Amino acid sequence: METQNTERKKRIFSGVQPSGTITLGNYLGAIRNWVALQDEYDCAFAMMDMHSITVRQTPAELRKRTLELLALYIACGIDPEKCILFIQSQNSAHAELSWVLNCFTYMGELNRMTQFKDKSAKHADNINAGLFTYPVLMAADILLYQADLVPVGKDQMQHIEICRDIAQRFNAVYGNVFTIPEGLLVKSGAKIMSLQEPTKKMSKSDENPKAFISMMDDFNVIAKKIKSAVTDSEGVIEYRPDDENKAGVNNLLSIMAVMTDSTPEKVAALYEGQGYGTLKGAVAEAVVEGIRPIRAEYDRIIKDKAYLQGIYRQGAETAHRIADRTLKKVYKKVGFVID
Ligand code: AQP
Repeated sequence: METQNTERKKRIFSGVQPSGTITLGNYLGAIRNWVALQDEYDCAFAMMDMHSITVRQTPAELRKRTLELLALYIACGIDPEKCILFIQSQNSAHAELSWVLNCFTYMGELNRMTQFKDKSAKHADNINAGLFTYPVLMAADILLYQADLVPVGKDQMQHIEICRDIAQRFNAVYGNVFTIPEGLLVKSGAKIMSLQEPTKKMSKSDENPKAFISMMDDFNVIAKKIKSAVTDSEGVIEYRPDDENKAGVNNLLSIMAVMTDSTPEKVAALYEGQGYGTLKGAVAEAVVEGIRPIRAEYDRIIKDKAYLQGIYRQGAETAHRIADRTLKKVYKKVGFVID
């Protein structure tokens, strides 16, 4: 049942794109943190398949990965009894609000988005309008649910800012239609870096599979990837977040810190004077042991297609009901005939 307005719990919205197998970055920067929030907040978490098609996808794979992502959310500890879990494309309100918000967003603002610049450089043969207006769809995702907080990794903070700007602009014209959301950044793990180019973030669509750890990788593959992570020639275990030359070591220390509920500084102190090989071995073990129970749970859940279908269908129904209320209000405000 939804809570009453007087004592409404704050609402959280977030999601991950099923654009590849989920990485350790997605897990540590996003999903893992949602688990801790689900008791305190009204949470809605989506599989963001509409965002995924800004980059070419194989249809059958996208469908499969969307369900795998749902199973992974649950395996990571997201409770479908407490949270709304749904597939973005199953709620047409996202596309509808996105269109309206497009008319309240400036080209100049979108031009400044780092993700657009990065992705258009990476996919130079397919710089489509969807890639450009991605932040507008993301704003619609958030604003439809009147979300107060949006837990994201550091890379998405710029999109939260533009979402706030669009909402404030709309509210300034039409009154208090949208809740102005705030980004919620985790203290550690907010930006896990590529294992091969540690000045770049770890990304599930990286062409080099050695650069990322997939939550679905075999455990020995995970260990191998960590052991071949790029470091530096200095051979000193120290956490120096502002030193680009230490980016590889900083990343390993950060990963170890999140996996062991510590801080990178404390981990560095623990391994001081030891070789990179020792540190890598310890990180590999911590990551594998952290992922092991999730994988066991995932393997069990993914087999139960009826269970998963029940969850996303129920989720779509609830998501639709909440989002429709916002959409109707918006349509009325901008002058559409709604009855
Ligand atoms: N490397 C990362 N470290 C910490 N958090 C991260 N996130 C992504 N990468 C890291 C967070 O995961 C959530 C879901 O991200 P997404 O799938 O919507 O898109 P993304 O940010 O573009 O992630 P990827 O892995 O880089 O996907 P592709 O390769 O498809 O573009 C977000 O909260 C994000 O901050």
